Amino acid sequence: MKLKTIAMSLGLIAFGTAALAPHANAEGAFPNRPLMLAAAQNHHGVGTVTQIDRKGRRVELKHGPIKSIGWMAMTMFFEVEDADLLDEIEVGDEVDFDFIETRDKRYVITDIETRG
Ligand SMILES: [Cu+2]
Repeated sequence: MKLKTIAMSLGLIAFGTAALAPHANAEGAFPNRPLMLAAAQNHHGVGTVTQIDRKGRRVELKHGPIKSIGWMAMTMFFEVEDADLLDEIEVGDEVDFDFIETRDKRYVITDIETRG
């Protein structure tokens, strides 16, 4: 039966998505699900390093527009996933960087390197 097969597939998809939410019970699976999916997306940007805050484990970048997240150009701080990433850069460097948006709206760089 074709319809039955589709229904079973949807059931499996729903189950699989719920299984991906590690804090589903604590936070409520359904309201947080769209943010969970957003957190998985990797964004890429290009910018200039304007400040490095080693204690705060973050870097301020003057970045260009980033369409994948709907941002205009701006200057802002990003956290870094690994503090060692801050050793790769200096103030004034032009950089390529990848980052994610967490469920609680933090922007965390997963990779950064000087251009050229
Ligand atoms: Cu920004």
